[in-house]
Amino acid sequence: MLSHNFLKTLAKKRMKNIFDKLTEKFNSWRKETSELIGLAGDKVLSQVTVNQVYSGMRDIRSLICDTSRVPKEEGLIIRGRYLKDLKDKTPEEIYYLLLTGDLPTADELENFSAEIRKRKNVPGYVWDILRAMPKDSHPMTMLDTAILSMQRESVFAKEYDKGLKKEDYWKPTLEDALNIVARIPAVAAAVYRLRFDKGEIIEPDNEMDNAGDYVHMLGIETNKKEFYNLMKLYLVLHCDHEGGNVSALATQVINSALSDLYYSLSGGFNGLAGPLHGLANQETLKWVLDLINKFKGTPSTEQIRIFIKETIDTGKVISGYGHAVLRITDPRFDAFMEFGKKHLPDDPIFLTVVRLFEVVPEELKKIEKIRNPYPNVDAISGSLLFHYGLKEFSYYTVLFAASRSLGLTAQAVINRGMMFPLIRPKSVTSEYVKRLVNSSKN
Ligand code: AMX
Repeated sequence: MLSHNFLKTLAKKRMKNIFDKLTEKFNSWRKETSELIGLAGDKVLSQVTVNQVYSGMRDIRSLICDTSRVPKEEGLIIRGRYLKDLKDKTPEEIYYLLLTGDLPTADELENFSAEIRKRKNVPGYVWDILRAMPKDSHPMTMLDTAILSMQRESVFAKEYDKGLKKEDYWKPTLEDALNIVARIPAVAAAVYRLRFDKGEIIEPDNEMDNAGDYVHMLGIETNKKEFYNLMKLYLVLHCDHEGGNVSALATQVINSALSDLYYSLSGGFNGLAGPLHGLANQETLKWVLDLINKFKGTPSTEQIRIFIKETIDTGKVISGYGHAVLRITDPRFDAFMEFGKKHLPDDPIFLTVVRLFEVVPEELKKIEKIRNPYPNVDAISGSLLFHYGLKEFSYYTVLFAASRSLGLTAQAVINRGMMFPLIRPKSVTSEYVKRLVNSSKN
């Protein structure tokens, strides 16, 4: 009689790995898409007004992104699933979901996690490069430089050079994606330790999952179990936000030129490093600490109002509030709020964030041009990280990037698998718009 273990091993061997799974998926998605284009190719998704062309292309429907969507009244929905149903998952489960559209079975997850675990080793030259960077480099500059420096590892670049069929582009792209996602926690943790003089880099532990290993490699003395749960939640909540945000769009535009993922992801991360995008979490905490310092403790409602006015009067935005798409409180903010209320209800910085939530929307509503006065994810995440000892807020965008690497690389693999072409929209000159105005006058 065959042993239980032998049968299990046999089943695992037969079990589809991520490459087999995506081969099947792409076969069916490509067929479905070509049928869709046949049926709806000439249907209009959006009309483009002059106003939109001068307003950052807001709301122009001109991209396909199946990993997630962000309805303005609901917030992030990953592959058709709401965050409330995903917030207890691990980053590995979410990555599998982003890539394939399915949550993994227990066996698929074990196989996929092992696939990531075996790719954790970061080439030694990356540490030399990070050590050689100026001491005051921004942590995001260090992360981007580290990713870009690994471009020579790209499997896609090598295979493309040898000659590769278009339908197979996604396979070495997936190799790159898995390598990058596996290595990012080690690189990001090293950026933290080197940039903030925390001692030697801590080696990855091949037995740990990505969130656990990240916590381990940061090496912060804290309540490790709660910090692990926060890290898991953080990596899940920031993983993707449809296709039109700055980092996603930048990554996919670069990817469409068949630049490999090291080039395209570092390009996207450069966009994430902007204060209107991922840097907002650093800016928010800095603003909250300035507020607490100014009023020597948890500020009153009136003091918050004064501080908001002062900030706006200097020409700055209130970081963590507003959104290009959302018109509600970000559900990612709600998920962090739930975590904060459960684990750190008396933390003074968290309490200030809670009070801000009661005051800022009311104040921003008074400014007519602001379309969304409600908080986004960046209004709260920093206060939780601060509580667990991650106090260097210029580092926060690196964590955001570590999470967003899941969505950005998944989108890139899918775009390659779907054989989407070079992204190349058309620009017009101001002269062109003037002529349009003149012709409508006649
Ligand atoms: N504080 C002050 N002014 C704000 C504001 C805020 N929180 N949100 C919007 N405004 C201003 C805009 O700067 C713009 O002013 P302008 O016409 O003089 O340039 C006007 O209100 C209209 O903006 P909008 O249509 O409501 O938003 P948008 O799509 O142009 O910009 C965003 C969206 C996020 C850049 C903006 O709300 C903002 O700057 N928020 C603060 C920064 C932030 O939290 N960014 C993180 C976003 C989420 C993320 O990517 N992580």
